[in-house]
Amino acid sequence: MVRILSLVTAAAVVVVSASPVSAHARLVSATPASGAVVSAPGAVSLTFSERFAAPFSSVEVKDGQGRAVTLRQAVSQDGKTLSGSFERPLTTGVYEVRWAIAAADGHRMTGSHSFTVR
Ligand SMILES: [Cu+2]
Repeated sequence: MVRILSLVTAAAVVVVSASPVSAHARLVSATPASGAVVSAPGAVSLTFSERFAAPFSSVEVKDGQGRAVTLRQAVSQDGKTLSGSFERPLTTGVYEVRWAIAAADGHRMTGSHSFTVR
């Protein structure tokens, strides 16, 4: 009986801790991916597990000298992908992607990664 009770308790703990976690948005994929070596990417795109609030979300790309790349930001129809189309083709070098989103549950998230254009 003690064993059954502890199993029930463990299950309850899992359920309680699982619900807030599942509500969290997380980065599912990035293009170009972290560490990728690509040639002439036309855009950067970030797909999240949950919808985010577009007015409070942004992506920026900086070159190796820290200069911001001019891009046009857009959000996909399903509200889960944030993208930035480059106004001009990227020259060779290392670029850093920085993003910030406000998830539907109100949590703000930020992240960054780099890719290389050859
Ligand atoms: Cu959250």
